[in-house]
Amino acid sequence: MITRFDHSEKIFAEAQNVIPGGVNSPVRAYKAVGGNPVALAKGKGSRVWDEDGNEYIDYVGSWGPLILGHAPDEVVNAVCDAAKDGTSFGALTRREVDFAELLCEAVPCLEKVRLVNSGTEAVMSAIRLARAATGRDLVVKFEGGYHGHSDGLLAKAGSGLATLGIPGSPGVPKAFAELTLTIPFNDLDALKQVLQARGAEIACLIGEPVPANMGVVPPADGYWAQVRRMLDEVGALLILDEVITGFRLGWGGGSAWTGVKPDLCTLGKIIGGGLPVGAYGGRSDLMGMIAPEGPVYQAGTLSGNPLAVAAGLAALGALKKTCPWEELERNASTLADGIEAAAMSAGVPITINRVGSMMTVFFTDQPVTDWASAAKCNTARYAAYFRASLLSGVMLAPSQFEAAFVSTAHTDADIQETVQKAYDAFRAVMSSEL
Ligand code: HOZ
Repeated sequence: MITRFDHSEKIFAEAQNVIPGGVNSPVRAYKAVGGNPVALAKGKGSRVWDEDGNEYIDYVGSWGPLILGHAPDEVVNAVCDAAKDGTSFGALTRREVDFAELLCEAVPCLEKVRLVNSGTEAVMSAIRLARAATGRDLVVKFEGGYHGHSDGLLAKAGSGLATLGIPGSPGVPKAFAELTLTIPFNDLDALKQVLQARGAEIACLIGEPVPANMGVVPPADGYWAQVRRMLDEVGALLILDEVITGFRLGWGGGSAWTGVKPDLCTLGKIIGGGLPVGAYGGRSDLMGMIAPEGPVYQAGTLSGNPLAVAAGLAALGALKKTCPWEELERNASTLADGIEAAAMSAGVPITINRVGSMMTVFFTDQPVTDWASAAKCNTARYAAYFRASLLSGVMLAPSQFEAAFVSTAHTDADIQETVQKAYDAFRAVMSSEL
């Protein structure tokens, strides 16, 4: 039972004096859902606690990385052990090679991989490489697709930009923005048109196998196979952004899930076991162009950081050993069914999009297949649902256009408790409109 937020309020007030908006990433400020953010103090398993001691069942999971839940023993122990040997070297280490080997073994498209520090960095670097390899400048992305905050990729982006209604960002030179073409997801005609018009100038298309930054939006059957074929016809590369889907949809990630092999892929979140990591990789002829093997420059002092790599090795080791994806599928499907029943009983129209252990409850009775349909959702209802859930002890993403993540730490009891609370949350949505 949630009691008070005094400490959270005080921390947020202080934060606003020294951090823009009081947060280090925009969606965390709760602007889209109202109220002030809860300051978290601790997490273990499926639960987090705020600075006032309130307990929540957590479905944010640090926005995707925590597939094993909070502070799993194997990851915590690996980080502590690694820290005793030194926290950073900026030099070749045994662990990073083991980690790269594990990534290449797991993800079918990875022949070679380079470690970086975030998903944003991974995507930036992959795009530089695609441009160098093709000698072309244009990049195609999806409306509502989010690939980090690098200049060229903020056009019609999802995640925080969608949440806050920002169509692009000041500070991005017009010349950069013009190099990005946006098309609707799941629309092969739109892709055909753009390829017909500018195919010879297009270096690559980048997309998430299952977009999860406009909320979760599954691809239509056979969509990615067609995209792959059409890109091949014009000599453009395919980059699959697996920052969220990597190891979330199975050992081989989203590319294995789609059955389509990209030229390059980007990873982050889960592969760092909750520490800051990114990676990009793919065809070895392309990766051979990266310095020092080739001329395409990309570097980083903390790349392959021993703590992050130790956490990643422990997390991926646990996933490899336990293969939890069927169990995650079962639990997430029980949760989605329960939420659907709760919404129906309160008379709230929703559409749940779920792929494996990631899902979004969209407040609409229409299918959500792209950004245009996601944007039609009733965000005021999502906000009311979010607030009622929070007060009942269920932590959701403070935005309609993000995903809820089920982890291996969520028990049957957690799922049942969440469903029970959803009945009250949907009733609260309706009464907020009376
Ligand atoms: N934009 C990321 C979620 N899709 C990160 C949000 C955050 O960490 O606040």
